[in-house]
Amino acid sequence: MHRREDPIVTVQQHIKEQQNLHAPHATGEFSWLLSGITLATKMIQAKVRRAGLTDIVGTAGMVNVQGESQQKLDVYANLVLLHCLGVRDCVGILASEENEDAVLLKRSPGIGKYAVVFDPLDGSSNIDVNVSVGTIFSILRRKDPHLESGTDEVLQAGSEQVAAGYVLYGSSTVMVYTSGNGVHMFTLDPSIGAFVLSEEHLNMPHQGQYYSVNEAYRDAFPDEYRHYLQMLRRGEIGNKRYASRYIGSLVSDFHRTLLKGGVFLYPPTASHHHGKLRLLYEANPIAMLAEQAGGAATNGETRILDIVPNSVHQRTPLVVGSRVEMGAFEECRRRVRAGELLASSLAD
Ligand code: P6P
Repeated sequence: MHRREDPIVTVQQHIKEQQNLHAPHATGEFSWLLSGITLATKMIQAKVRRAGLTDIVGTAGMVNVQGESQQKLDVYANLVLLHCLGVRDCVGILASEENEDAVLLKRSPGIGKYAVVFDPLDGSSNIDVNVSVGTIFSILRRKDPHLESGTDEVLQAGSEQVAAGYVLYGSSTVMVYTSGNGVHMFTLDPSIGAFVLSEEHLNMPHQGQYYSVNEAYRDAFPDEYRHYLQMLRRGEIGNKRYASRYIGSLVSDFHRTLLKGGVFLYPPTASHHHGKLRLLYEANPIAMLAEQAGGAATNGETRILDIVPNSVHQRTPLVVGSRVEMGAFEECRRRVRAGELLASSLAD
């Protein structure tokens, strides 16, 4: 991670620099696409910041495709992203947590070469209590933009992502993104209305001091998770005494893990046997960022980015974090599967 001398480097300037270094023949379409995300998230943050002051808090009285009551900000965030990205010709397909089906945009053959998959406002159930929420996005290249677009074009493994990131509406509004050449963080400067580079080439610490999981569900976790959490609590991983931090907002819990290291887990639970988090627009972008920052992400069995999705809203377990904690998880899983760690040795 290093800081620049230049006082102001915007997202667009940074992308141009990255492209000059790594993709000199770039057409500028990607930069134009990302400007759709920066514009939309500036509009969303303006509403989030005023959530308590305008009639924007609370539910919209509707239920989304997930069966969750839609918060009014959810609806607003989704519409803003659909609009800002929909007017960018280079985008051919949009898929959102809030929409059952992908939105197939009318484009001439060969245009609309990107697909954008997003969670417009993750953690929105926390809005009413002023907990940070975030927008998560994943950018894919369509297999063949000359063909009529179809929903299955977004069903690509996370390793196919050309870029991924999130915007966290916290004490400040930060955008974290990667286009495959490191992880870079921008902070929104409200006085000029621009995301300004705050740190580039972020590296996740090799080991952290926090683990992050909803312990209320732990009795239903598979044994490898229960053994692993017991090892974390007992200081048996890297001789470190861990503390627990759980915000209940994926973007916030991951942002802390990215900056401070450690591990975040959402295991299979009694109510979500395949995990609660969504593969395409939560786990995949988070996993790309984690790997680009030197960490790792798994579904408890395999690398998240290797999973080929079957459906847009497919769920997955997620374990994501620093090298040391992730190596310890894999070792713990191996020992449980080999019968070296028995349920009888679980204290609770
Ligand atoms: P639980 C928020 O609703 C969310 O989708 C993620 O942001 C968060 O990590 C998770 O659910 C929290 O779930 O079951 O712990 O409340």
